[in-house]
Amino acid sequence: MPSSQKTERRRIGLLGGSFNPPHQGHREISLAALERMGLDAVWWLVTPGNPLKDPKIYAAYEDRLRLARVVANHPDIVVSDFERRRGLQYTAETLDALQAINPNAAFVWLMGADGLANFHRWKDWRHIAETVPIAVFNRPGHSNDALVSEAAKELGVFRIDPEDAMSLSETDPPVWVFFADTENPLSSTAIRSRKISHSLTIDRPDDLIAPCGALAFFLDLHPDLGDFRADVIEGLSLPQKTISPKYFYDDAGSKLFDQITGLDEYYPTRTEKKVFLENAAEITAAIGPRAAIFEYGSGSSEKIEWLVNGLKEPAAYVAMDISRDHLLENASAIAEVLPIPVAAICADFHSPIELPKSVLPPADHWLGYFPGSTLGNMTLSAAKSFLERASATLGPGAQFLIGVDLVKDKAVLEAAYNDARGVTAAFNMNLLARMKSELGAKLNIDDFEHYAFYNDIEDRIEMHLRAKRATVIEVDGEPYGFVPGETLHTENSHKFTLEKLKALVNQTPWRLEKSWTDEKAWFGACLLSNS
Ligand code: SAH
Ligand code: AVI
Repeated sequence: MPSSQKTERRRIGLLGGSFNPPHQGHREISLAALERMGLDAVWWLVTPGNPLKDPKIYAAYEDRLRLARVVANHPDIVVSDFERRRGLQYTAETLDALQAINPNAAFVWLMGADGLANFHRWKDWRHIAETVPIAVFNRPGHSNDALVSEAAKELGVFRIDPEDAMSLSETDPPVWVFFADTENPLSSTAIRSRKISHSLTIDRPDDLIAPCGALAFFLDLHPDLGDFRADVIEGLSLPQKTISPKYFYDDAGSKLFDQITGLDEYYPTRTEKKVFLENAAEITAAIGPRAAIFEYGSGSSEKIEWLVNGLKEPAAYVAMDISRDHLLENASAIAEVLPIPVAAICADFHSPIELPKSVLPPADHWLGYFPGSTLGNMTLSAAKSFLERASATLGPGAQFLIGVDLVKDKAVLEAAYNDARGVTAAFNMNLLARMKSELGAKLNIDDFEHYAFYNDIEDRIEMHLRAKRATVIEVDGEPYGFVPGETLHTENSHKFTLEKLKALVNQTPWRLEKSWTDEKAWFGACLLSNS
């Protein structure tokens, strides 16, 4: 997949209402919207109370929310409590807030014909029509009053043909469409009096960007399974079979990595902590006041407290990682402890990331934080692109604190990746287990073994999965053969010199401000700035 492709805006339909109760009509409008406008998702915005209706008739909010999830029953329909969380009552305000925090979404407002019939009574309805495209779905008994309503008449010239609806989400408002053929006999009003039995078993994440427990927000950019499958197939087709180390990190892989950090042989974690702690005063002084921190590959967020505690008036901490559950668990835990707002973003740092700065407290500048020498897991050219993207993400005046593992005695290096307890081997082999369980790949795990060595031409540890005998990995019915001794290259872990790092940094918008090491010069902490 070429990563240089322009990222398309996600097309999101918004269906607002009291969902009192949610019913098949909501679902059918949503399915029609997904299909006819090529939307990526529909969000149901469950409003706490509609000011036009009597508050006494509402079921408890939590019940409406849960029932909506059951009725939605579709992976692309997301039930959101955004309006309650934000204390928003009016659609016009909700749209402004959603657009501000999701600048890369193309929103379409969805409504039934009954909604259009009353639209001119909505607060700031013209602002709504000027803010987002609108799609109206016919409901029984309403098409006439809808189409002759005040709003329909005033917006008449902006109506497009349903045949052109595929482009609606990308058309500048005001613009709207009326789907005449989407009728459904049920409406909330008609079934409100019926008793509904609900078995509340379905649970799924709320929306792309949502406050979550102790987190100020959780933003899920869905680094997804499609990529894993495509990357495995592409990697197995290369002469040297290869797969990106980012696929080590499912929940099991993240837990194995945590165990690695505590191994006697794995010196990087404790050495880096020592460098940070021994130089904390100097490092934090060089960063200055009111910085907001964005940590790449935050894992267990184990290396953040010294930084937050040492910085003057830190503004916020945003943890990002590809390993969703692990990130949520650990960022939530650290949010309970840190005295500043904490947020989390699940994303792939090989793709561009835009920080939703508008939902965080203002900061004087952003500090990227990339400990653990995870930069060393990239090739030099990938590291260069990463640093360029990070400069764009963090913005002008940013700094970047990076931990890098330094070149040292080969025996020390090789021991760190061949620990006696076999945890690193299990971490490496977990990739095969993931291929089996997530991709349905057919392979025999026992046919492979962990293989790690120091390549002193490239200054890197290489990790491979080596075939013990002739064997085959089958993905999507396609066989990829291994001769005995052939390997699947799973990771590089480059070891730096400070000169080499400086040379790399100098090819990017960053400059090396200062660096610190331990007394054996095993690990380096480098502070970069992009201004
Ligand atoms: N920063 C922690 C963890 C390092 S392990 C430390 O210093 O100990 C590397 C971390 O990067 C893991 O948590 C892994 O899930 C994450 N990671 C690896 N590849 C990634 C990618 N492409 N995008 C985002 N996170 C990634
Ligand atoms: C995350 N990364 C820097 C680790 C490393 O040392 O390259 C991953 C790892 N691989 C094997 N052991 C640890």
